[in-house]
Amino acid sequence: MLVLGLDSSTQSLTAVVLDAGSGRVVHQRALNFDRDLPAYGTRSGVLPHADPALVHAPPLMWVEALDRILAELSAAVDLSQVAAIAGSAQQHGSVYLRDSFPTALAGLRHDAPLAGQLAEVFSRATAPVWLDSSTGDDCRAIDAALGGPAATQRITGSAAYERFTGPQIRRFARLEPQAWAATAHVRLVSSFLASLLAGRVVGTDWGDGSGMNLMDLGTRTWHRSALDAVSPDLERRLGSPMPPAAQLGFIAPALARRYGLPASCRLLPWTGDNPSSAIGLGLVRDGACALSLGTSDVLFAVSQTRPAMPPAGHTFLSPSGDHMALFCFANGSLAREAVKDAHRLDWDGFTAALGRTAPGNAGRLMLPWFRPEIVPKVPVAGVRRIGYAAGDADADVRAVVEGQFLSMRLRAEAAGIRPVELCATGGAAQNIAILQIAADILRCPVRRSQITNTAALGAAVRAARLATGREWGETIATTVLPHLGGAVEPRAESAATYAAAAAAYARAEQSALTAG
Ligand code: XUL
Repeated sequence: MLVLGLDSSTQSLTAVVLDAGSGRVVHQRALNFDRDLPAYGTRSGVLPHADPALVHAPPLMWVEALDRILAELSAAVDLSQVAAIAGSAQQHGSVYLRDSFPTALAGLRHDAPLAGQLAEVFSRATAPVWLDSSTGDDCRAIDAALGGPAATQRITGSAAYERFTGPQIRRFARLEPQAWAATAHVRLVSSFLASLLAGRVVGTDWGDGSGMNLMDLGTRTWHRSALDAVSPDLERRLGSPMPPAAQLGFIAPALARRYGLPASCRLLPWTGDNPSSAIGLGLVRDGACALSLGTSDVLFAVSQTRPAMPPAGHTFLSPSGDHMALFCFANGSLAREAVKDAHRLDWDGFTAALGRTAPGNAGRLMLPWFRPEIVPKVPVAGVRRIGYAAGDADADVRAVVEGQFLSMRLRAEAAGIRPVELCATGGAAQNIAILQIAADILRCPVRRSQITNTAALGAAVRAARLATGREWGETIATTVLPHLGGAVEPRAESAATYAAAAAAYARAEQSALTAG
């Protein structure tokens, strides 16, 4: 019996097929949006725009990617054995749909590409994604309506953040009232893609719903004042939040036929990529922590009770029903890539440069704000280099990586998160030199999964749990633990250097933020 996990991230769509009983990975594949779907004109998965605050992607591209990967999978794997499918997607992004969407889904034909059949369902051709930072005014309005940022955080799990869906919807409704009036449904990237598989419009799971500034984290229902602060008549456009284990029924018959899936293939709600990674890394224990080094760098910790978070942090919900304390840094892989490209290096050259410099970088520091940063809030991009010049490639390479983890260390300390061990995922987690710096700065062993995309794995694990009826513990033991590699240990000799570097970084950050 097989299960399928899908993850639609910023830059790619990944599929992982597992044997549900043994946990063996039967097949993995990924489509890169820029490379494999060039007609949509994306760069790093998003549409280039003169204003760096406006970051959108074409939702039709995600439809075509899903259609393509399922067709490719059906040629590579016997999909008639797939008992269940779950998925995840980049968090916060929103898709705006006309009232024709349900009819178009119900009428999907098996013998034609999905993109052509769904091209007319969008009331907004592009979807704002998590890198968008254009909604400052809307954040202030939502915070004001709920009693200030601390009240918004207490109610929804986060103060109003630019990329969160509530502020994004508010901006659209305000600036494009006609298109808003033509919008009958708003879905997250996750619930949009889940709707395609189900052949009907499905609701949003609690995990991804906690990234909207609209859901009451305690009751897991929409919060009336938050809805009203965004737009009157929003609720009917959202559908209801649903538990991550809710069963969505079976795959749409036309899609079963199109890809050779069985009509009995069951579906789970899709969730956010970070909650899904929590499962793909096996984090169902209180206090377990992870580091995701993808387009964004994310530090998160799972807890049974609600964590006390500082203002810059978020509390989301994980598919296991736990809470997730989370910090998201926008300058993740795009910042590392910017340094790599500026010095005309490949990744081997980048790693070699790390080898030529010592922990602490002889006091040279970088505030790595290549694009507007989320934590700390930096509205306008601007890299700061302290103690060296941009032309020094070796110093620059170490400074970007150390700067990222020093910033993370400061937030972890502020939230009282002191990891005993970190599970790492994402592209950069494949680089041992980067993991060594993470272990040294964050002061704990770092283990990584041999499955690069643990969000897709987490989706497959959820599907395996549904298909086998096993409990979390047994499911994780069979499907996750076998993929975790050995740990990179922190080195005692760099502890004092990094304590000093963390203090220096905090001072540099403070002075940059004060200077504006
Ligand atoms: C989390 C966040 C990012 C995206 C990336 O709050 O915005 O990590 O989920 O896909």
